[in-house]
Formats: sequence, C-alpha cells, structure tokens
Amino acid sequence: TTRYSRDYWEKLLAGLRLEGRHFIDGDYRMSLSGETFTRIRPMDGRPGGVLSRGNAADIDAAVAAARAAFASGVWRHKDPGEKKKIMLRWAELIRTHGEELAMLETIDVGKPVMASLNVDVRLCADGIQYYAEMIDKMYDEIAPTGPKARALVRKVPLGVVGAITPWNYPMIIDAWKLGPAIAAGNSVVLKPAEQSSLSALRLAGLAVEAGLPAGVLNVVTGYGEETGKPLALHMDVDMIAFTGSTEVGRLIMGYAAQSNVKRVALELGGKSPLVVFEDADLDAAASAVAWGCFYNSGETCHASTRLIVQRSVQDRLIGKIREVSDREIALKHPLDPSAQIGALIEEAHMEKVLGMVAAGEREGARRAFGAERVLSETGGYYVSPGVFVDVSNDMSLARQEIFGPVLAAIAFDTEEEALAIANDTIFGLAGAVFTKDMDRAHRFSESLHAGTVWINTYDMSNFATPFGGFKQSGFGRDRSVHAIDKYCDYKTIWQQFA
Ligand code: TXE
Repeated sequence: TTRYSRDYWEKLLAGLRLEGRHFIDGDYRMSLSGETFTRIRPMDGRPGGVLSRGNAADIDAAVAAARAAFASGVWRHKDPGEKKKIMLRWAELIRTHGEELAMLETIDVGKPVMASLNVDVRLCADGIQYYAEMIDKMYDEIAPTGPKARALVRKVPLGVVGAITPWNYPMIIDAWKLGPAIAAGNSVVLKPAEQSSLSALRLAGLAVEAGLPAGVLNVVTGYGEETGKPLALHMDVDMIAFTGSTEVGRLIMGYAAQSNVKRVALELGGKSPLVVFEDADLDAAASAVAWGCFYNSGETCHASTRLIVQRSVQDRLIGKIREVSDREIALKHPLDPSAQIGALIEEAHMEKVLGMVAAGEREGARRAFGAERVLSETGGYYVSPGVFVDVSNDMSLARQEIFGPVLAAIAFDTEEEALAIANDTIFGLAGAVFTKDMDRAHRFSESLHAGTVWINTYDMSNFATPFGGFKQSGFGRDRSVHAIDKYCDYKTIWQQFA
C-alpha cells in the first residue's frame, strides 16, 4: 500500500554520497588539518559516512565566520517578515528533502527509517517553523518610570551561540537549539555528536538554500574533546546550549567558568519514574511503559526506565508489558518499513548496556524477559527490550542511566513509599503517575520533582510545552516560546526628558 518498501530504501541508500565536510561561512570545507574519520553504521557494522575531523583551528574559523555575520547585522537587522519567510522556507526544504534526511539519520543512528521520516524529520521541520512564526510576533517593553524619562527594555540576541548536540535524536535536538537561537538573531556554531553528523550538515546546506546568510549557521564535525571542548572554551562564544550526558554537562560548566563566563544551558540525563497504582488502567499503563521505555531502543533522555508499581498488580502489569512489547514493538533491520525499533548507536554502547544488565543481575535483580543481543548475524548492534524485577532503588539498574531498552521494576506498598522512591534520584527530567483517583493524581503530580509529569499517559509533547530537567538533569528549557529567552539578554536603554 505504500512505496516505502525495504527495496526502496536500499536503493536510496546506495545512491547517497556519504562524505561530510564542515559547513563554514556558507560553504562545505575540509578540515584545516585535512584529517577525516569514518563512522561505522550501527545497522550492520559497515562503514557509513566519512567526516571531517575538526579541531580548535576549525572551531576558530567557524566562530570567526559566525561573529562576522553577527557583527554585520546581515541577519539580526533584517526585516522580521523577511527573516520569517527564510526560516519558513528552510522548514519547507527540510520536508521536501525528508526521505534523504531520514536516510542520513538512520545510517548514523540505526533507528528505523520510517521513524526517522515520520517522527524525526517531521519534528525537526515543525520546530524550525514554530520559531520562524515567532519572529514577527515578539515585542520589547517600556518600563514604568514616570513621565520625565523613558526606559526601553530590549530583548537582544547574545551574539555567537555554540550548540553541542547528542546522537539519539540529532535532527530534533538540533532544531530545538537552532530554531530559537537563530530566530532570536544569533549566529550559531553547531557541533553535532561524532556519531551523527550527516543530518546536521545537510540541514545547514538547506538553510543557506532557503536564504539564511552565510556565517549565521556553521557546523563543525568531530570528537567532543577535539571540537566540543574548544568551542565551549572559546573566548568569543557567548553561550553554549548542550544536550548530552551529565558528566560532560559538568565539564561544559567548567569550561564556561574557565573562559569568558559564557551562558550555559544543559539538557542532561534522566532515570524517569513511572508510578502505577493498583487502581490504574493496567492496559494503558503497560502500553505507556513499553513505548516510554523501549521507543528509540531506550536511547531517550526522558525514557520511563523506572517502573514503580504497587505490589498487588506487579505480575499482571509485567505480563502486559511483555505482551505489548512482543505484539507492537517490532525490532527489525532499520530499513524494513515494519520495524518499530532498530539498532543501538554503536558497538561500545551495546557492550555498555549489556554490561550494566550483567551488573544488575549480580546485584540480585531478576530478568523477567529480554535485554539480550539479537540479530547479530546482521553485523549490527541490537538489544531486545527487557524487564528486570526484584529491583530495589539503590541498585545500579535503578540509579544509572542505561540508555538501552531496559526497564527496572520496583515494587511499593504505600503512596508515601512510591513518592519517596520516585524522587530518590539525582535526576529530575520527567515522571508519570497512573491512577484513577484524581485527587491522588493531583497530589502526586505536584510532588514529583521533575520538569515534565504525565498523568495516565507518557511522552505526550508538543512544541508549545517547555522541555528540560530539574536537579542533575540540567537547566534551561528547550521548546515553547520560553526557549527564546535563553538565547537573549535584556538590555535597558534610558533616556531623560527635560
Ligand atoms: O554523551 P556525551 P555520549 C547519556 C547516555 C549515554 C551517555 C554517554 O546515558 O549513554 O550519555 O553518551 C560532546 N567537551 N546521554 O558519550 O559524551 C560529544 O561530542 C565538549 C544522554 O555520547 O555527553 C557530543 O556532541 N563536548 C543524552 C555531546 O557532547 C563534548 C544524549 C554529547 O556526548 C565533550 C546523549 C567535551 N569534553 C547521551 N565530550 C540526553 N540528555 O538525551 C563529549 N562532547
């Protein structure tokens, strides 16, 4: 019924040239050192893209281009209506190049190409469009000062923004940063994860095709230490917007402090609780847990990785989670149009996930099902959805972010206990409660210490809602009109009258 057969995608893949160069000042450029690195694609362990391996010199060139574009005013002083049209054109080009972008994302990340197309490409384009539409709807303020003076409170762009992004949802997270940063009038240097550079490079080319002036968006590819670090330490970068691990987030704050006190926004890890009371609709809860924890192979910062379940319904719920997982969440080769989940990002990460699972078993957690390497004959890195029971909240399975399709189930008896377990984590990104008692749902959702809380559902989101964490899940929000604020400063201009 659809043209998207495996064959269709195989042909598209065969026709792509996968050589990536940095995108600086409107052009694709080799590294100044001439060095490259090869990405191994997770779907089958074969070579994927060949990328330019950036270092501090390439970062300097990109920052200089970004600064020159900002200083010239070519973008920030453009008529707001014009700016809006350019960004809307960019969103449209992302849609018209959707199949190619989806394939690039799948080559790098190993997620099903249909998910890349229907979720990642769509949300990337929608994100750029959302911020495009804000451009001619933002007003400045006049402060209350009395008639003898006037004080304008202007919201001004920061200047040069560095964006350092991860590999789990590259295009979506790039859009979360680029949309508001560019709409606010900044120039950007984007450093995508070394695992997933292809879509970012293509996005930048499309932006210039849409009319974004050269230098406003630059992309430097390479490793974190070699490119991300000099970007975050750079004296002429005004802000770093980062999504990634809590460990590297900590380093980014340090780099900012050691250099020019640049602003920092961090979207970091999570270990999100999903609490199920015995009066809940268990079918709805099972579906929410399975999709919330296993979608994108668990490589999701707000994945529902801790199931906190009332003891009386634990066995029934785990049975239902298994049914949903077996029936709906097809783990297949990413080019198979019926795949719902695909490969993990790379071999080392798969080993890390399997190692964490083994450590959990040594600590006494019991495997209910799954969490094993599968499809190894493809040469790719696949781990099946799995659930562990008899987990206590102090075990590593309940404390560390696994970033694989692994659920830890923790039993509770009272509401008080459930809340204490749910909040006993260094993270605070998201959480959920399932119950038919609306008073309890209200109490619980107010007391869960997390940036997003769902009631009787999981993972609902749209661009109008801010996304980000409390505690060591970071600070600063992506999405919504509020995200613009972190890419701006307030500037007060006084004038005295006679
Ligand atoms: O993340 P890193 P990794 C978590 C998840 C995962 C773990 C490790 O648990 O298993 O982190 O993943 C750049 N200076 N999340 O190692 O290293 C890097 O090049 C400047 C959760 O891939 O944090 C990449 O562009 N930059 C997360 C980006 O930081 C540096 C998504 C993220 O990579 C750097 C990803 C340095 N010293 C992983 N070192 C989420 N919140 O969704 C690395 N980078």
